[in-house]
Amino acid sequence: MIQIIPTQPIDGQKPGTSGLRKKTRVFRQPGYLENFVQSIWDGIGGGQGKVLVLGGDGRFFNTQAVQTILRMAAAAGARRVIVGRDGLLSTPAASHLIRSRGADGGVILSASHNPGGEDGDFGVKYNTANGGPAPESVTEAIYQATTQITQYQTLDSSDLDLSAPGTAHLHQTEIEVVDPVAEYAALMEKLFDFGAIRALFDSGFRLRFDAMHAITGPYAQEILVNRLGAADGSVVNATPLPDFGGGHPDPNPVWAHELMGHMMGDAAPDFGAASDGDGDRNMIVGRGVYVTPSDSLAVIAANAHLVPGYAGGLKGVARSMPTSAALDRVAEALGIACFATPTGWKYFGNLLDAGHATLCGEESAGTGSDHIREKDGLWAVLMWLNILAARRQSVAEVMAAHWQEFGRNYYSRHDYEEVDSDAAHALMEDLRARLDRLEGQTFGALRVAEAEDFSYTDPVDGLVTARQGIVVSFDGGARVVLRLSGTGTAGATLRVYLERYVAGPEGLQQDPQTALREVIDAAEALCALHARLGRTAPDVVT
Ligand code: VG1
Ligand code: CO
Repeated sequence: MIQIIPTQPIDGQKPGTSGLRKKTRVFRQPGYLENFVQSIWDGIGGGQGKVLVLGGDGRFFNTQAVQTILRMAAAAGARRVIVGRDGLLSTPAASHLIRSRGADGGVILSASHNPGGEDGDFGVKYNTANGGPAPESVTEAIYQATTQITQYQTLDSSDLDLSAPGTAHLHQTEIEVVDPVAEYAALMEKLFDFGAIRALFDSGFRLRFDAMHAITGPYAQEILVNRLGAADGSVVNATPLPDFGGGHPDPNPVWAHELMGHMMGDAAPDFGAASDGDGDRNMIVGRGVYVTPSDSLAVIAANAHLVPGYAGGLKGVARSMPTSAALDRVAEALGIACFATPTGWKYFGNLLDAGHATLCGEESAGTGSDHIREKDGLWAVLMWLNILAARRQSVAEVMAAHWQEFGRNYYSRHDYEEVDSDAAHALMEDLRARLDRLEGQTFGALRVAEAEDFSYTDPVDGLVTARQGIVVSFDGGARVVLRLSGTGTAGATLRVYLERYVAGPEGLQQDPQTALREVIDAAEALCALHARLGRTAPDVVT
């Protein structure tokens, strides 16, 4: 029986960099999730006749939210909903399912790298028929719907059993429960040389994959251990938990410090990797060497031809603007285009759909290709394993050779988390107001060559996205980028991206924080970060 429930707009339901993220407690308020889901249906022209994919990263409230959304999809007249068993799907697996089933779209429940649990964060994102995050035109339509909503529709029905694959009906909607891993694993088998990777493990190569108690555990266990022969126990923290074991499922050296400890220790395995809450990001670590995400992207691009799925070459590559220019150097050598987009995967969709780019990546440890329309953590790990198997070199050797060939873009991101929102916004606005006058001024040891507020014109649809981060470039090519995060749920997070190029052959093995000293000092001199934010040091250094 369809129920029509009167409701009112709720403030602040505006999707950010990647969907709507709020405290779990906020999402659990009566009508909060329902309002947003109804607004998704309203924003996409109604749910009638649609085929949708549904799943989440298993965080607290996932189970309940999936049942709520199933009822609402049925009440909206959806033709079919394909849902992961127990309501689970990694973001990349959901993107693949949308594409492989020709679905109209999908709802993914995740706040990605944000902590989970009753006191943590929850999130909802909508992906379109290409499998990618909804573009701005769609998120804006959804947001507008949240401001005008007067009612939502649901069913008066009990929860469905989602514990085993099979098909059921809810009202007139077919609900298909699928194994969350199977189709994704099959796609990976098509792209990579599983024989070569298996031979690598057979030769004694050791791996440690830290799933951080998030969704990638079951995927990594099936692909790396069951199908590729990595030793039992190679995948750690493999069971998804509603609160991620109290951790912060963000694959960087700070939050994945346990893995970093193993990789920098005497008994380190050959290769380490971690992934985030919803499985779309990755961290790559070799024995004794951390690979920055920007470098990882460049290495993957330079070696993609060694991987069967990319043996035909790359059409082009793309990176988010704050990501280092290491990728640009590879693109230049390959004679292909390199695009710079605003932060967030939604901006890569058009480039991938139009065949302008094959590989994309972000400095935040998201890497992916045109195999789906999301970043893909496990895919990046498999790229690395396939490349290592083909080159028969260690991670450290691959990195040294890469820097010798292309030079090194020293890179680091300093995050000031949960700072006072007004102070952070004022800092950005004051800097914006000074942009025209910065050229020629000196900060610390560096002189400003150029300063701009990044604006992007999509080469496919011509849409312009402005105010995407302040870029201050210095003489000699170093630069600092400042932008405010769009995924946080408390206060503001200021991200300061630092970069400096060293051509080599000398000076390629410095500690990044040392190599970047002048840039770090220039950033502080430029906007008095510490005084204005009331902090003495960043919370996270990647
Ligand atoms: C962060 C990252 C961005 C990434 C986004 C979503 O956004 O910087 O590169 O695309 O998270 O990733 P922000 O606005 O906080 O800087 V995920 O893995 O949270 O879906
Ligand atoms: Co994520």
